[in-house]
Amino acid sequence: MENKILDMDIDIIALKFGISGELISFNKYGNGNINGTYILEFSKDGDTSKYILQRINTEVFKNPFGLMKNILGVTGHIKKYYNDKGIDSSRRTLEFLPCDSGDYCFIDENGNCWRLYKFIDKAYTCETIDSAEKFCEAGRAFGEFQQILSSYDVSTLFDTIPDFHNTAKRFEVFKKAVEENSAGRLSEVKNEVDFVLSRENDTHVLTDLISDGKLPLRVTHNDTKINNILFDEKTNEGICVIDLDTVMTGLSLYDFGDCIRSGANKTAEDDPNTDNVGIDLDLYEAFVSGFLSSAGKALTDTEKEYLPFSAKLLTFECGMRFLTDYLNGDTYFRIKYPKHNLDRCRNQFKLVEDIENNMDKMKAITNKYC
Ligand code: ADP
Ligand code: GN1
Ligand code: MG
Repeated sequence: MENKILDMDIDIIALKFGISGELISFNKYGNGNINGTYILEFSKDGDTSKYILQRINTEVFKNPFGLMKNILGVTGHIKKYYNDKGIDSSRRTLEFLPCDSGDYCFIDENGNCWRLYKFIDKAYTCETIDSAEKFCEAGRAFGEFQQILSSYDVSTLFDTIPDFHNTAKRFEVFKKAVEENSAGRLSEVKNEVDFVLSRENDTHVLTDLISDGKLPLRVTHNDTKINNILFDEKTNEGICVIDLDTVMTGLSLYDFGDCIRSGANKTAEDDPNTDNVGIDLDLYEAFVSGFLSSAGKALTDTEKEYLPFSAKLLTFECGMRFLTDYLNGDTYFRIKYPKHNLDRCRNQFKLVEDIENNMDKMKAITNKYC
């Protein structure tokens, strides 16, 4: 699908959003695994303005109009929060523009679904973390995101991907992929399959706690990968949480665990050299301190108790998803080379092992801040 999108198409699609001025450039942008992202630059009367044009992956997000309704509600809430505090909200959350029909999605003649929002300038994203201060700031910002949305009416949000972090259900999907072996890759991944099967008991720990009413459901982001936060170029403050497609009902543990998975690894999540992989305990501590400084007051004792476990579980879940996709023939995550999903899986499983070996230390660190 992606290769079929011609330069000319981007030009035409951009015009549907009624931006005044001339489109002077557009380029692919960012490292997202799901959507197709472009940066556009317009010029008018000597001034330039930048926008993000995104093709929503409708294989993954089946109801893009419902999804945009979620996002507009959430971004409106965040905007009001900052405005009420007298803080300029323009760089604090995403601002979408309607297309000429008044909708916030434009469907092109090939059925592709597009949205457009303002580019936040003088900010950057990280694929890996280079300092404890920055990761502490990421924790504070993701915690603040959750805290701001604690006053958002959760009943108005629909699940853009049902059971997104239901690890027990994802385990069933994984077993089906093993059984079907549709891409004929099973013999190559025997060790990885055994790795997953031997950890079945972990898969239902959080779902059981939810069923027993021991963990509160909250409005959460659910994809708190470290590259889904913008840092201010000057101050290095975590200014804006982006990639809001999966904002829906969830556990605070999902947001904590997924950011540790992606940011406290000693290397990138797809580094094929697993010797480089491991949990950086200084980064873990920095994130705990930042996250608890903003989200902590609202967290229950059970939530706090399971923070270290969530780091392990979310890493395991992600590795299992990469493996499932590899077994299915790479139909979900964008890959850059044939064994990309397998490298990602092995990387995540090495991180799971390292977290298991450091679990006592992680618990002790967490307790210092609870
Ligand atoms: P995906 O769902 O595919 O991960 P994202 O929404 O995360 O897509 O966007 C991909 C990348 O584009 C981000 O990691 C970030 O680098 C960049 N990006 C997205 N939105 C903005 C924005 N408003 N301002 C600046 N950069 C952005
Ligand atoms: C995807 O879209 P992106 O790159 O932020 C995925 C996450 C995974 C992540 C792993 C909707 O995130 O769940 O953790 O890849 N998002 C979706 O890199 O499936
Ligand atoms: Mg993203």
